[in-house]
Amino acid sequence: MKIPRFLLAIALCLLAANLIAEDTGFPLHMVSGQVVAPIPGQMAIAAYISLENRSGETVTLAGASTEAAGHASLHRTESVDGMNRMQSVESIVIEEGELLEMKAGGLHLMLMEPDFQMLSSDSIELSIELLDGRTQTFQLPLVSIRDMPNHSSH
Ligand SMILES: [Cu+2]
Repeated sequence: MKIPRFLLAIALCLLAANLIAEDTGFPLHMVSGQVVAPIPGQMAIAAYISLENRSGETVTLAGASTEAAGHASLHRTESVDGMNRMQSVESIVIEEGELLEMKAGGLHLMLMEPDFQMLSSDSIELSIELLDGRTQTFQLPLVSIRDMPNHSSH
């Protein structure tokens, strides 16, 4: 069978595009990730993503963004005098070989002004941004708050 040349050219282009999409050069690998689905009226929801650094370099996480919320930022919950308080975190350094684990009661992503329409689907896209400007988009499934380990929204 003879394949027309232009079809072959298209096929090669698609193949090349796929290869590029798989090797983005992004130094962090997502081990797990989830977003806590909002309940009606909720103004902020938490997302948790665990990222492993196997890149051979030190990586600095600087933020996140998603179309499913008006604003996304890094947060940390800390216990001060027996009270849980959240603080926004500018950046987090992840050393080579280190696994950064976000979890309720600790480091998390805070999504303000959630888009209830987008957050009623099974998953959302969330982009992680590094200090050097590199970004990578991850697909995060939505989970019910009842499925979170300690029922905390943060
Ligand atoms: Cu928070």
